[in-house]
Amino acid sequence: MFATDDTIVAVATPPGRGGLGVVRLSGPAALAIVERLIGAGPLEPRTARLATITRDADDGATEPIDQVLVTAFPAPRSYTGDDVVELSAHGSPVILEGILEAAVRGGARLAEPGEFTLRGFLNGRIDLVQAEAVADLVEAVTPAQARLAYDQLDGTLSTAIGEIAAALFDLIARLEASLDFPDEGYHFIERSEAADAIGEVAERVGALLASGRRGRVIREGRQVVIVGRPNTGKSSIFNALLGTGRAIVTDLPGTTRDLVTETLDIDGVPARLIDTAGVREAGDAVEAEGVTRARGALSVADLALVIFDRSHPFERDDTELLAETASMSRLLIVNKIDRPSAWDGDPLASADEGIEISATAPGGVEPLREALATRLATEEPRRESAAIANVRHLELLERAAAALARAGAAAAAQVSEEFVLADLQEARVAFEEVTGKRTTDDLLRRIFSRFCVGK
Ligand SMILES: Nc1nc2c(ncn2[C@@H]2O[C@H](COP(=O)(O)OP(=O)(O)OP(=O)(O)O)[C@@H](O)[C@H]2O)c(=O)[nH]1
Ligand SMILES: [Mg+2]
Repeated sequence: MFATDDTIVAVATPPGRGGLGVVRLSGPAALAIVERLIGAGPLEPRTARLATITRDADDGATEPIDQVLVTAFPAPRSYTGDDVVELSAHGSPVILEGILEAAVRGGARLAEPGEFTLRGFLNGRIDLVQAEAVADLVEAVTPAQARLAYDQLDGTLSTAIGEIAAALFDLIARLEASLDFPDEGYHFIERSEAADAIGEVAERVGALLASGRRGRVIREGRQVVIVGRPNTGKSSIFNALLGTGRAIVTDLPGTTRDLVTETLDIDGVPARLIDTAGVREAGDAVEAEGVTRARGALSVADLALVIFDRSHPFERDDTELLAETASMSRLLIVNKIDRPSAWDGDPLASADEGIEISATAPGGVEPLREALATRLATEEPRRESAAIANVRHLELLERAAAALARAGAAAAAQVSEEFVLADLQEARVAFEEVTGKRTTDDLLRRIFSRFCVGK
């Protein structure tokens, strides 16, 4: 999978029509292939050049495909570290297909998802953390997500990890030297000094981990789960907040059976909005599973939107949901206020105030959107505070933190330095896995399969 000696080609812009479509080639033959397609060369490095791209017609003549802007990025100063050529054509799928085909005929191979970035990593242009940031940047839905991914791509996290790894490396070297000259005992580093140094490294890892919890919220958004009795309008509210018809809405209770999840940008704060099956004593097995999943989503939610239908009498299931969500962060939503009320008094009187909305009236969910924005904004992590957001990084740093804690304890307890060293080495391996100094093909495959083709 990781051959890097051939030339790859892919459309780098999204599928569909647009003003421009970009085709990218990378590899030893990239320049030669493009020079042949445009019948001109040599291409000047990093300078845009207008050219007509042609293909060989069936009768042996050549015919034009499109007028394109060609830019060559010779190795090693390119995205992949190999020779790269970018062709900006008109954004028509037919034209882009034609260029791809001509390039493949000229000797290029269609790129796998993420293969350009993978080559950048394998050629040492970027580390693994930065490669992962490329995917995050492309997928970002909110400005905060994009900013976090940008910082990661820019090397903020790589630098922080590099500094900690260097301190650890130094410590390991001094301990090993002490081991090599046993007669002199801790000649290169005193025991107490070693314990202190380990503590210092552990503290820095701890700070990164703490910022990671905030980072995850930025990256993945808070889980906002919509719950309520069947037919209260959960899916209607979900759709209205998203501005799409994503979830099925009918007047039959029990319409939604599975979890429906979408990412939503609420004033720049991402939220993962989850629509669920109506909670009740379920009729059939499918609905029962739906209710189980709804309860599962609720149990891990950061915020619950509990929906009540005011055009329908308050029921026992409503009361139970009120009690069930009492200890959570929640917003109580009174829906269908465009209809006559079927409530006796105010069944929510003993709880927080209900937000009155109508999911089907134009602009009817705005009070909810505002309440949601206020609630999420008060908990919004400060932008500059997060350096780390990726679950893979967090897990590795947690492993490093645990190993450092053991090493610190061992050093303080005057245990033989071999044991201290073994734990320190484990922490070091974890660091090297974060930045990709140490990787396996499996890991790379998993990371790069997330990418789109052309990245
Ligand atoms: N008049 C009025 N009807 C609404 C409102 N909100 C939803 N409805 C209607 O109520 C019915 C049920 O809406 P859904 O959004 O499917 O309700 P749900 O809570 O997702 O239902 P389940 O998935 O079955 O649990 C539909 O016919 C909607 O058009 C509202 O604010 N006013
Ligand atoms: Mg529904």
